[in-house]
Formats: sequence, structure tokens, C-alpha cells
Amino acid sequence: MTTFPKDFLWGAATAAFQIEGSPLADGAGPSNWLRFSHQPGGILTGENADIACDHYQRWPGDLDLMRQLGLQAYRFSLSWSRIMPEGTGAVNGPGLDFYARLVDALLDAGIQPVPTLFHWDLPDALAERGGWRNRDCAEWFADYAGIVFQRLGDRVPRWTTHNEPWVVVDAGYVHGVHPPGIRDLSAAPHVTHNLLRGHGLAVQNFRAECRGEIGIVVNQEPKDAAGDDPADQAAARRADAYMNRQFLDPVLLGSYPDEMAEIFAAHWPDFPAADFAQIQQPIDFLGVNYYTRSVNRFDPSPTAQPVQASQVRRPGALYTEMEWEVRPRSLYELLMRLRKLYGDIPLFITENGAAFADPQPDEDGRIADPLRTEYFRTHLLALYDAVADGSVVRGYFAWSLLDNFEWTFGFSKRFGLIGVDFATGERHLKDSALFYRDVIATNGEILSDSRSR
Ligand code: IFM
Repeated sequence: MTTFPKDFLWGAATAAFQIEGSPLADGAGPSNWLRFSHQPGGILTGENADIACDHYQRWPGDLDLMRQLGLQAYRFSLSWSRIMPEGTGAVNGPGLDFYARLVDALLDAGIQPVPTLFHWDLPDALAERGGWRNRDCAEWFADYAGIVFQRLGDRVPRWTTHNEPWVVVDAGYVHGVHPPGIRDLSAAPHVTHNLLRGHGLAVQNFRAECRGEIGIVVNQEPKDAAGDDPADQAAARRADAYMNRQFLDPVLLGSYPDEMAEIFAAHWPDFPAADFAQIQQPIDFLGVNYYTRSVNRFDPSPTAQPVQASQVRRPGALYTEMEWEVRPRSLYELLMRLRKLYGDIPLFITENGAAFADPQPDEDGRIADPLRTEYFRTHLLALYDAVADGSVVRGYFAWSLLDNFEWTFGFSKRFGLIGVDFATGERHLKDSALFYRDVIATNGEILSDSRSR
């Protein structure tokens, strides 16, 4: 029987910029992503997120869909620039009211709200002041967090600070494909450090203000070596430190992995020792986003910087539309490894899912998405095995509730349980959503039926 623990929390996740649309409504300020998405070449498809899923207007309907799926929790992010148009100083009441209405309606529906404070969209006014490169950004973030805690902290039971801060650094400052769109190895370590300091300061504010739980969300991609060659092994080790441990080690162990100094060489700063106490605030849980693993070989070419590793495609393996290998076993291995490295800190899988091309809805409105359904099925079985073997996982959030704006890929990659027609805003439940609904209703038991497939 694949029944999950009694209090296991089943949810789905989204992020503000990817679904809301109406970026400047009701007094909101522009964000760095609003600017970037309107810059020629910023988004590969030439699209923007001005409407996206129109969730800002359609959220009551989306809440009904969550109810239909039987969701027990909903993870979403808050747009900092809706709440503080300049990033600091004046608070925009209507922006905060939007989230207060959403939170109250979720609670009324018996769905636990799990807000993320920072899922990549930064007030553009702060980007102009250097963004996360500026040491003060940590304090700006903590002040914003404090304002949100004051308003919603009495009724939101579980919060997360940052979503996937590694992406902010790697995509924004190392590869220049997210805002601010620069490639500067001397900036990247400072961005990491200030994100981490911001996280720690926000946790401190939370403890002073609220009684619920708070954690951080990191993306984890197990890094396997392409072979036994020591150069490939070393490349995989560097890639692992850079992507998987760069944020977790400071938060949970109080220092950066040794490999960071090797990777960034002369660019790696000597950070003030006192910062680490600030960063290593006790957290209540860790959010883990898992999609894939990668197989790495040594590659000294400029495109393989800063870790000198590039990824090998595995013949015969199934890849999603993101070119991500489907490998549920790596989720199991990851959870076992996290326990070994960081002990029994409670975990939530805060994102897991797959982009596959979907057919149009048929005449009954059905969207058949067998590959995505199979992705969820096999990953949930791997998760079940990890829990059975001692991993302390308290809940699971499918990515994503809705097809949405996949950052630089625009609307070309569909991750939703619910299909969205971006021309009309219409929503249709996919087969994977119906499958997930049944998983939730049986607390995983229906997975037993498919165990031997
Ligand atoms: O869409 C993103 C999300 O914003 C962060 N995690 C990965 C997802 C899929 O790429």
C-alpha cells in the first residue's frame, strides 16, 4: 500500500509573475521582469506576461479549480512591486489587499496558503539601485517581508523566503539570460551572499512577528559524472557544489562549500564572518524543487563556466520539452542524500512536474497528457519509497497549477495540471489533474494499483 503519512500535505504551486498579469494594476510598480520581458530579445518567443493567465482578475475561478482538485495547500508568490512600488518606503494598500483577499478565500476553502516572498520579480526601482548586488538589498527585502508578516502573519501558517535563489544568480549574473542580463563572475558571489543575508534577516523578522513556520526553497539537480574519468568526477563535484550546496550549506551548516573558492577563483570574496550567523537562522523546513538530474563531463570551454562542466545527453532516455531527463530514481537518491548531508530537517517537495506539448482540448474539454501523468506517477512512487526509507517529507506541490509564462521561454512550455488557452483565458483540467485529484483523495493509495507497471 502506498499510503502517505497521515498529515501529508498535497498542493500545487505557481508564481506571481508567471500567472498574474496586470503588472501595473492598482498602483503596482514595475518589476525587473516587466522591463526585461519588454526588452527586444529578452523573451525567446517575443511574448510578455502582461496578461499571462490573467489570474489577477480570474483568481476566484482558479480557486474553484483548486477546490475541484481537492488541493490541501496552494503555494504562490507575492509580487514585491505590487506591495511596495518603489521596493522600499511607501506600501501600496491595494496590492497588499489583493493577497489578503486571496489568503482569506483560500482559508475559507480549507486550502492552506503557502506564500513565497521572492520568486525572482524584484521592484525595478531596486534593480536600478543595483538589485541583489547591493548589500542593502538584504535589508530592503527584510523590511518588505516584515510588512507582509504584519498584515498576513496572523493567518498564514507556512511561509518561504526565496524560491530557487541559485537561478537568480546563475541565469541573471553568470549567463545573462534573466534580468539583469549580465555575465559577471565578480558580481555573482555577492548576489548569492546578499540573497542569503536577506533570507536570514527575513527569518529573524518572522520570529519576532509570527508564530508559524518558515523555510527557503532551493532547486536540487543531482549531478552525476559521465564516467570514471577523474576530470569528469571533479566536474560533477563542482557542478554539485555550485548548484546544490551553494545555498544549502550556508543556511544549514553556516559556511559555503570549499569548492566555491575553486570555482570563482580570484572572484570569490572573503565575506565577513558575522554574516554567517545572520544567514544560519534556524528554519522550520526546507523546500526542495526537483525536476531532473544531469550527467556531467569536464569541459574547459567558455560556455561551460564557471564550473567547467557540460551536460551529456543520454541516448534512450526520455527528455521533457525543457530538455530535462525524466529520472524519478534521482528524486529518491536526492532525498536520501539530503538526509545524510543535513540531517532530519523536515522537507517539502515545493515543485515537481514536467513540460510536455499538449493537444488542444477535445470536444468534451479533455486534454490527454499521458507523459505528464506518467511523470507524476513515477515521481510520486519514488517519493513514497523515500518516505518509507526514512526521508522526512511532509508534503508535495505539483508544478504547476496552471500552464503559465515560463520566463524566457514565454508560453511555449506547458507545465500545468490545468491547460490555459492564452488567447481566451479558458482553463481545462488535463488528465494529469484528474490523476492528481485521485492521488490526493486517496492519500496516494491509487499509486499502489500502478506499482507493477
Ligand atoms: O517555472 C519554473 C519556476 O518558476 C521555478 N522552478 C522551475 C519552474 C520550471 O522551469
